[in-house]
Amino acid sequence: MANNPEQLTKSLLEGSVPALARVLSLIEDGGARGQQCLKLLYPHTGNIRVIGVTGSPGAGKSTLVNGLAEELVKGGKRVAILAVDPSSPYSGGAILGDRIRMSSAASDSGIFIRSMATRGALGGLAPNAAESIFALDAAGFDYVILETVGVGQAEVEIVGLADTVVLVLVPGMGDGVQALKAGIIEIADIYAINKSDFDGVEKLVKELRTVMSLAENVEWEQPLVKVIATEKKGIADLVEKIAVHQKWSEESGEAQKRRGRFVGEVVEKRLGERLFSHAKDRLSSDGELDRALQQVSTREIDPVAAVERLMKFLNIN
Ligand SMILES: Nc1nc2c(ncn2[C@@H]2O[C@H](COP(=O)(O)OP(=O)(O)O)[C@@H](O)[C@H]2O)c(=O)[nH]1
Ligand SMILES: [Mg+2]
Repeated sequence: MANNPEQLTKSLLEGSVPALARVLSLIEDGGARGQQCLKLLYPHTGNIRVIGVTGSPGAGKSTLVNGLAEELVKGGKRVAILAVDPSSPYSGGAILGDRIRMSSAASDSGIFIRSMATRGALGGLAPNAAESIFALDAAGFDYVILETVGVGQAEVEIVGLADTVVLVLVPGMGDGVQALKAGIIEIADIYAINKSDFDGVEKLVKELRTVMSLAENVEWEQPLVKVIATEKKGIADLVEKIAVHQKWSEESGEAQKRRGRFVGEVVEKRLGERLFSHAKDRLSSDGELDRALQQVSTREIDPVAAVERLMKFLNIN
């Protein structure tokens, strides 16, 4: 396949799945060609809706996402799945392992699946996930379902980019309390109580109601949806609640606010990276950085003074 951004993005816009996969790789790499793709694709974006699905490992996110995607496809929507989770069973359009078999469903229904590894690079993850969504948007998907593990700041940041966040909780696991501690409960728009075939559903419901009653300035009251992902029970209800949330979000201005945050995330993170590497280059080529580090090592100056001096050198105060 041709590898230059012009041809790749043209093929992507014409509906080529291999071109989309290639563009996503370039975007994930974070290099100049990925940036060029983004530039060319951006005018074709603005329609996709992002559904974030998060929760503890093993909560049943992948199973639920699978069901959710199928339900949306039944409703005539084009759906992509973006799993930001190295342990995710999805790979290259199919699901690996014996837990979930989705490859046939994927190819029949045209659900596009992509896994992204979690990377630790400076701001390296969220902007790439966000930029990937622009590519999916340009490719004409109506929805992207973003699966992230609900632990760690990066994951919370990513799922915070979603138009609607579904928090998957499991009864009998102390999930309610854990989610509260992790701060993830604050970003949930909908609670999906998965594995409702387990004991403890009502206890979890009670916990969640207590948490919700403590919240201040509630504009949107998070619905609780009981699901059994493995049996595809409650999925239609969940899809309906997502639609209700998105309607509310559009009408209340929340949707616009989130889209603003989304582009802010992309632009600010990239800007931050560029500024940092530019500054570091300048400080390095003058030997200024080494000098400062050396002096901090030998205790001639302290780290705070070093930063201040380097900032002054760059003329940024
Ligand atoms: N009993 C029961 N098991 C489920 C349900 N949903 C998922 N599971 C199982 O839970 C395990 C973890 O599911 P998975 O979707 O990989 O969870 P993830 O780590 O959150 O993505 C798998 O063995 C699933 O079959 C459910 O509603 N009921
Ligand atoms: Mg998973």
